[in-house]
Amino acid sequence: MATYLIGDIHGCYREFRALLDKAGFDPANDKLWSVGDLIGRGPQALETLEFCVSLGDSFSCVLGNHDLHALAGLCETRKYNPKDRTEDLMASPDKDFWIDWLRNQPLLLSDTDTETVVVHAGIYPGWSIEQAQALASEAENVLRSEHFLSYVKDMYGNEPAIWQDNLEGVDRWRFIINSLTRMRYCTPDGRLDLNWKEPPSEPAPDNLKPWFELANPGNHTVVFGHWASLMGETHSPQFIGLDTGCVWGQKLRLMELKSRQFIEQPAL
Ligand SMILES: [Mn+2]
Repeated sequence: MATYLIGDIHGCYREFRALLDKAGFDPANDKLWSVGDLIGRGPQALETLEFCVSLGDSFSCVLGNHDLHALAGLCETRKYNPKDRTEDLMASPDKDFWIDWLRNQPLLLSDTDTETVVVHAGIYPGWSIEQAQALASEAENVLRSEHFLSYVKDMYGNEPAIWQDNLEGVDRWRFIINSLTRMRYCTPDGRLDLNWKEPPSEPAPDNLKPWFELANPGNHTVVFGHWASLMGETHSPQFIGLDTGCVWGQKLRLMELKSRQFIEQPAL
């Protein structure tokens, strides 16, 4: 039995299936964990989601920002953006099923044996892994609750930019969502900057650092997606980036959890 972690699929269904075949993935024996952004920007949103659901308990994922865009689109709290290329999902007769499926996915996955934590964007530098786990489950409980729609309505916004333990309500929830699903850069004093999106090779303004240069994961390894322009380069074995830009014509990356070996499929 192997556990495979896969980078941002973004509806690149053909590459997704080709990569699983290349790895010899067997849903009867193996597990597949996704770092999120299953859909959005790529061509086959509905096929990708349907295949993930067909894998049953062998499949797990964390929510990415594009998965949350789809949830907000299905809930009609966000105007459809044709760039998302999720029109097949938006037009699906099973909208309610997909709303419930999306809002029941976690924001963080952990494997205790290998001390690995999986999130879409990153772990906020002001949090320990234990705190991130607790806050992720708090935000997951909001999405799973009957009040989810009022939160999804207020999901968008870059404030608050700094975490405080006494944040409440939608501000608290939005900060947790923003850091787990949208973060790239922070300042050393803990301010999230959600506007600067260049790779670390570009000189960043305002003393911004990639979150993983500031984070405090203890003994844990953090596996994440979201930041395609990194092409997986973090300069630290403790932070493993799996988004290698398949939807932008690069490649889709898979990692076997225990051996940390990569298997890749170029964009077709
Ligand atoms: Mn992505």
